[in-house]
Amino acid sequence: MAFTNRVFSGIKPSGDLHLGNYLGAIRRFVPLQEQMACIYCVVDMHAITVWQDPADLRRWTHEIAAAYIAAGLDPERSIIFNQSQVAQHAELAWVFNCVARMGWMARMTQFKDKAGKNSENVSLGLFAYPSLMAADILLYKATHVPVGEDQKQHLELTRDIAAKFNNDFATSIAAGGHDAEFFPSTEPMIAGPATRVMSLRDGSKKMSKSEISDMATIYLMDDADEIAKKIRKAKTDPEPLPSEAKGLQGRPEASNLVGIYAALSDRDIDDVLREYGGQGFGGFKPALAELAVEVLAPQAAEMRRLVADPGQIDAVLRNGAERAREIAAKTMAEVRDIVGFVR
Ligand code: AQP
Repeated sequence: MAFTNRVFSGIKPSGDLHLGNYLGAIRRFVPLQEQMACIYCVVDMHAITVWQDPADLRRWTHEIAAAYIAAGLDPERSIIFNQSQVAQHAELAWVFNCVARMGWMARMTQFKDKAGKNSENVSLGLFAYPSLMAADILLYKATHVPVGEDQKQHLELTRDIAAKFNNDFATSIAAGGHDAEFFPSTEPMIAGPATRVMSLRDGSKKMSKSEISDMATIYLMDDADEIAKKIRKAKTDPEPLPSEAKGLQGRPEASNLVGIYAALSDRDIDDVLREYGGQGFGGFKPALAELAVEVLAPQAAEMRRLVADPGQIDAVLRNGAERAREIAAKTMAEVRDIVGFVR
């Protein structure tokens, strides 16, 4: 069956939003509103897989909702809400915990990275994270998920969970009069020049909310001086920029800065290098800083204005949750029947 095209994506309120979240996710959410129905979530239940101070969790939830709106998401058109307001996310995640296999979860590189040598002591929720993520997406039968490169493996797992559910319950799905493909095989949307923004201090590490060094990360609420300073001090190599993308191979820091420039200016990397190829970073970094400030500063100002009125953001989230619940309740009622729960 052809599923109606629908986008779902989310960000977890586990720290201050950064340029990677913006270029890998938020900026790419906005034009999709013109193409299909979109659901954008603040995934607060994912955030608590690692302990969060409750006051911070609330503040970051407001900040993400503010960033969505400041970037151009329209809460009338797109559904914007926080995950914990729609109980069906947890309910479907439980069903998926019983469909997914331990071995699948244990292979997730993000779990291995986050747990490190401490895997006996991390929360059970962190291990089961991809199962909740599959529930987030499939509750809305979303067909498209715009995310950064780091989420690719989790999306493959979402497809595996959908396929196994469709297969395990095939007879019941048919008996209920549903199409055999009850849950869709969701398409990841990972494209463009900055799907993996790297740390400004180490081109081999992803820019991340949990990074300790402030100088490694451009935060969406940074002011113009901070942005310029971080770019000026970003690690680079002594070579001039190449004139074609293939010349960036083996130069992770240069590749990262050019990728950021390309994404912020909606150009491709070769096009940027046609302009800056042959120049050193002494010329390129000020141009990048100017561009970053031009794009980010107005959004930071709008975010500050919005978070100053949390009541207004709460109203947006409540309204979004109501609309999300309508879709979620329908899917969950079907799932309960398919699984055999008496209701
Ligand atoms: N460095 C990045 N480059 C491109 N995209 C990125 N994303 C995150 N970091 C980068 C994308 O942002 C969206 C939201 O991510 P998330 O908050 O759900 O989780 P994350 O990927 O684990 O983000 P962080 O910043 O690294 O958080 P912590 O440190 O708390 O784990 C996703 O689409 C993600 O791909």
